[in-house]
Amino acid sequence: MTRSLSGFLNPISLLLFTSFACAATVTYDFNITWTKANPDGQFERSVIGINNQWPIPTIRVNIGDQLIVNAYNGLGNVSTALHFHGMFQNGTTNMDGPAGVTQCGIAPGSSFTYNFTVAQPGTYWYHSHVRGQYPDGLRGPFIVNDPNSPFKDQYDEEIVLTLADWYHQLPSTLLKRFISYANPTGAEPVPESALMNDTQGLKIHVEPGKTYMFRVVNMAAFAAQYFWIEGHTMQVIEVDGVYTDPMEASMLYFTAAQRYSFLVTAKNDTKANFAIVAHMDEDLFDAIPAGLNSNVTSWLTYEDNADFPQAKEISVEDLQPFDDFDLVPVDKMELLGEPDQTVSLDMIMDNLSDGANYAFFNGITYVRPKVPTVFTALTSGEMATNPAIYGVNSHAFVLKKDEIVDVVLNNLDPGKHPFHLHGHTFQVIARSQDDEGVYANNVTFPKIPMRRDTVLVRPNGNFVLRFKADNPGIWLFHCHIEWHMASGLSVTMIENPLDLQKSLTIPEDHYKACKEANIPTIGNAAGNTKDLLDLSGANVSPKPIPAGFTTRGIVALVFSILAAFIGLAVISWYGAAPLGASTQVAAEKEIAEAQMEHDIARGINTGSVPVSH
Ligand SMILES: *[C@@H]1O[C@H](CO)[C@@H](O)[C@H](O)[C@H]1NC(C)=O
Ligand SMILES: *[C@@H]1O[C@H](CO)[C@@H](O)[C@H](O)[C@H]1NC(C)=O
Ligand SMILES: *[C@@H]1O[C@H](CO)[C@@H](O)[C@H](O)[C@H]1NC(C)=O
Ligand SMILES: *[C@@H]1O[C@H](CO)[C@@H](O)[C@H](O)[C@H]1NC(C)=O
Ligand SMILES: *[C@@H]1O[C@H](CO)[C@@H](O)[C@H](O)[C@H]1NC(C)=O
Ligand SMILES: *[C@@H]1O[C@H](CO)[C@@H](O)[C@H](O)[C@H]1NC(C)=O
Ligand SMILES: *[C@@H]1O[C@H](CO)[C@@H](O)[C@H](O)[C@H]1NC(C)=O
Ligand SMILES: *[C@@H]1O[C@H](CO)[C@@H](O)[C@H](O)[C@H]1NC(C)=O
Ligand SMILES: *[C@@H]1O[C@H](CO)[C@@H](O)[C@H](O)[C@H]1NC(C)=O
Ligand SMILES: [Cu+2]
Repeated sequence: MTRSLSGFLNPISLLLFTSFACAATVTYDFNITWTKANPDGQFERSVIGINNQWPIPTIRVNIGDQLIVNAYNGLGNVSTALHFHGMFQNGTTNMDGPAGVTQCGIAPGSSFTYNFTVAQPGTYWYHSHVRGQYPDGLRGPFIVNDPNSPFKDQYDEEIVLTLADWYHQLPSTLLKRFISYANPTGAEPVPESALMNDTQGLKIHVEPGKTYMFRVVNMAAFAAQYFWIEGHTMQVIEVDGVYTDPMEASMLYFTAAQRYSFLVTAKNDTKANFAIVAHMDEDLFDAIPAGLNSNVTSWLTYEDNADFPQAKEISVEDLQPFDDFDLVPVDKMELLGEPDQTVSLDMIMDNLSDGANYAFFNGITYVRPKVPTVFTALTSGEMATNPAIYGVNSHAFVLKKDEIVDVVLNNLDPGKHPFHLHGHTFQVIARSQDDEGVYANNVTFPKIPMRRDTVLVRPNGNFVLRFKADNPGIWLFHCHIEWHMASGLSVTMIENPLDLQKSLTIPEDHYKACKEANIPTIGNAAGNTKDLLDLSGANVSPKPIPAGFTTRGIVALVFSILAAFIGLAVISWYGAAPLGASTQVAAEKEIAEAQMEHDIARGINTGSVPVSH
């Protein structure tokens, strides 16, 4: 990392200099490569590291800094991309990271520079935004120091701590089984372990009487975690980058992708050590594998020679986390005015005609377009405000400059889901408890709502979010359970595309990355340039199940095709599969995998695979 202080004498730098202590350029050179790791001590696997190291580095900048990440894809066999979770990317939507949305995936052997101004303080993280990839390990903390933090005088030291779930198998393998006719209920892969700071049994040294600011990030693919520190309370002061009035909590709940900062004051006089416990929310798991330990313990360590006690077991009824809805932002931003546009989203899970289970908003499951959405927006002139050109399965909503937008989400599914909006924090103005059904439009909104960038919807419940469309760009709104993202639980917000056409300049290396990956950068979602409303050739989802046909019938059909033509027919079936099995993979491997799936299908027939819901 280099900190350069060049350009100090131009007027803009001087301006920055007065509002921020010192606006520097912070550069990271990342060679993204496969390496090996065994963080739970049970199984060594391939993981994605950076510069041959794993865990990957923490990105640290000061507010106002220009961050440059030179990313080289040294993986050899898969493309990649980096998303900086929670960054507004105001004026730089093309630096946001989701492949197929704001950039092309970086092909093996290609490089790509992320370059943006960090305008927000707080606790963030960065991760791959290529289908199924961040559970491979390509995720790490991203911390923005703020010399003017309202809490700067209230703590002595800062402690960064990550939570994660961990799988022994690669997501590429898990996804093939998850989105398959052999898994028609959509039972998600269950992680093997929980991790804290990518390990277990971490000793965190503290000194009596000192106050620590913990910055905790849940980088999980799937599991939310309950979190507590035995014998200590936490004063919450930041949620997803938003400072809050301090609120005391004895237990926190982190969905995938959420963050909290909180103050913990060490005891004055103690010779004991205290368990720091994270417990994965088992409600999320359709079936709990025998022997699963959903807990991970670290220790607040006062005395190295004292005991490191086992975490005290607590009952399910005592899992009573702090309610983030009650938080009040320090800036006291009031409830935004009445909405100009309401985006209503009803979510369900269902099976399609390939027999696999998908996730839907308003009957549409997300499929990545042929042309990354940002390029469609930039090359479509006045047509950019017509959602149709982005393709049915991008599920685009066009937002007008500075309008107030409500997102009303009705969860018609019995699961919990953490939703994340790119490019914004939102006010959480209504949120139901479990089983309250669809939003009834009779809620009194808080005067000063809580704001964050990732929020949980309860099973068969709802929420309402509000934000101002003051950030031109292309922003995904999606479930942060990586499995659900892969099964299509996403929509695309096209925010003020006409301004974007005037203001956004995409650097040459971003176009080069597209060229190297053979991805077009002009035209509608299908790459058509003459008639932008002609979506023929666009990527679409499999068709719905025809009326009168049961899913089991479809499964039986697919199964018999497999049994009869294991060989070429299998390859073509895979070739026709939605979202494309990798064409880089040798046919032999496909057949081997088909045979494995075939075995799983047989397992279902004999009832030996957990079937849920
Ligand atoms: C990235 O790392 C790989 C593996 O160590 C190495 O072979 C390659 O030369 C590196 N590439 C760059 C651009 O640093
Ligand atoms: C890519 O390479 C890694 C490391 O060798 C391997 O574990 C993984 O299975 C490969 N992935 C694919 C999709 O071939
Ligand atoms: C990063 O972006 C800034 C602002 O557009 C530009 O001045 C600078 O040259 C860029 N740096 C790199 C390394 O691309
Ligand atoms: C946890 O890991 C991060 C970076 O990966 C590191 O900065 C931090 O110090 C670690 N925390 C503890 C308590 O060891
Ligand atoms: C710890 O000691 C300090 C300084 O003597 C005192 O102000 C504080 O109240 C004590 N804290 C506790 C928890 O006893
Ligand atoms: C994990 O923690 C929970 C909550 O304390 C407890 O109920 C459960 O028994 C623990 N599981 C194991 C394997 O220790
Ligand atoms: C199809 O999907 C639903 C909803 O996820 C699931 O409950 C059901 O079991 C599936 N149908 C069959 C026949 O497996
Ligand atoms: C809002 O409407 C729902 C459904 O009609 C009802 O169950 C609930 O009690 C109402 N809540 C309030 C605060 O009026
Ligand atoms: C983006 O920048 C514009 C212009 O400075 C500002 O009005 C707007 O509030 C910013 N939006 C966000 C989300 O930061
Ligand atoms: Cu979800």
